[in-house]
Amino acid sequence: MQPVPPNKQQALVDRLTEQCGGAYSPETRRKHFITGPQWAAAYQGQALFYAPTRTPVTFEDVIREFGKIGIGYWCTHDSDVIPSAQLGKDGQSEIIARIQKSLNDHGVKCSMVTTETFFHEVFAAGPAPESPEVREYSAFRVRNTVDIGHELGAQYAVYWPGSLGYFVQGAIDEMQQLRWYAGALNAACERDIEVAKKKGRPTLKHCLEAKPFEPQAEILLPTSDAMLGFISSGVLTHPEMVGLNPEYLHELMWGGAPRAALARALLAGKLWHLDINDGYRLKHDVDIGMGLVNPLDWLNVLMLLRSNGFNGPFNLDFKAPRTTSNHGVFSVSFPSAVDRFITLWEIAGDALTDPIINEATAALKAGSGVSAGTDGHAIAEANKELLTLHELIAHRLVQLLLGLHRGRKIFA
Ligand code: XLS
Ligand code: MG
Ligand code: MG
Repeated sequence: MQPVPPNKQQALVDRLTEQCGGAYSPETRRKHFITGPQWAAAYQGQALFYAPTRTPVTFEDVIREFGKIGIGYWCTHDSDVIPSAQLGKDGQSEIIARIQKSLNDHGVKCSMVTTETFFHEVFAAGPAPESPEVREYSAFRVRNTVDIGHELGAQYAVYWPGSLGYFVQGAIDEMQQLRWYAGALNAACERDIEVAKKKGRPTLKHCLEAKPFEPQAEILLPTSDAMLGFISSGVLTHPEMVGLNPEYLHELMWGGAPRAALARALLAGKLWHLDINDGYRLKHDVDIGMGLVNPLDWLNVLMLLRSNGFNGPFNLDFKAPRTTSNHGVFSVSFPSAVDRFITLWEIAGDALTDPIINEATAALKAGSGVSAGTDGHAIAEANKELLTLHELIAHRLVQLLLGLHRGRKIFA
C-alpha cells in the first residue's frame, strides 16, 4: 500500500468507519439513557508516564459533538468546566449560562454532576484529612456541585473519593477519615434538600463510586461492597439519598466479577448509575471503550440489568487511547462505543427470550423430580444429565454474541 499522506488520513479513517456499517442513527442512540462525560471526551491522552497526544477541546465542542452523535446526556466534574479559582464565584454563573446555551442549542441534557476531590493540590492528603480547613473546603466543593446540578437540571451527583487512602502508613486514622468523609456527603445531601425545596425539584440521587487502586496505594473504600457497608454503617445522615455508581472496570480491577458486584448492588436497591467501559483484571484503570475487551461478560451484565429493570444512566466513562486523534474521538471512539452498547443491549434482549436458553433454564430449575431424601449421592445422580445444560447455555450465549445461531454462511 502507498503511504497515506497526512491530509488523506482522516478521509481514510472515515471511509473505513463507514464500511464497518452497523452504525445506529442518532435518533436510535438517543432512545437509550446513555450519558457522555466531559472529562472522557476532553481527555488528551496524558497519564503518569505520558505527554498528551490530543489538543484541548471545550465543553461547547463536546456538547455539540455529543448532540450530533446522538448521545442525549452530558455530565461533568465541577472543575472540568469551571476553573477551581472560579468555583462558587461570579465566573461560575457565567460559565453555567454558557453550558445551558450549548445544551439547548444541541438538544443535549445534563444528567449528572460530580465533584473533583482528587486532582487539586488541596486534596494531597485526600478529601477528608486531619485539617478542618481542607474538610470545610471539601464540603464547600460538594455543596457547590449540588447547586450546579440543580442549575443544569441534573438528576444525579456522583462521588469518586479518589485520594481517600494513603501511600505511607502510620499517619492515617481510618475510622476518623471515614467519618469525616461522611461529613462531606452529609453536607451535600443537606444542601440538596434545601435547594430542591427552594427550586421545587426532586433531590438528586447521590451515587458513590469505588475504585480499588489509584490514585493512592491503599484505598479506604475500594469496592462497591465497601461502599454499601459504608452507606448502611450509620455515619450518613441521609442514607436513603445515597446509592452507588459502580464502574465496570473498577470491579474487574480487583479481580471481582462485575456481574456479581452489580447483583449485590441491585439486591440492596442501590444500583442507581453505572459507568460503562472495559479493561483487564488486576491492572490499572485503563478505561477502554465498553465491549472491546470483554464482550461476553458485558452481554451477561446487560442480561442481568435488563432482566432486573435497570435502564440507565449508562455513563461512557472510558478514554480514547492515545493513538486516537481529536477527530477520531468523535468520529470513531464515541459513536462506536455507543453502538457496541446498543448492539449488546439488543443481543441481551434476544438471549433473554431465546427459546433454547429459556427451556434449558426452566429444566434446570425443574430438577429431576426424583426424591431421594437425604441421600446426596442419589440426588446428584438424578440431576447429572441436566447439569450439562450449563455448558450448553454458555455455548448458546456465544452463538448469539457472534451471530453463529444464524449459521456460518458469512465464512463460506
Ligand atoms: C476515575 C473515575 C472518575 C469518576 C468520576 O477513575 O472513574 O472518572 O467516574 O469522578
Ligand atoms: Mg468512573
Ligand atoms: Mg475507570
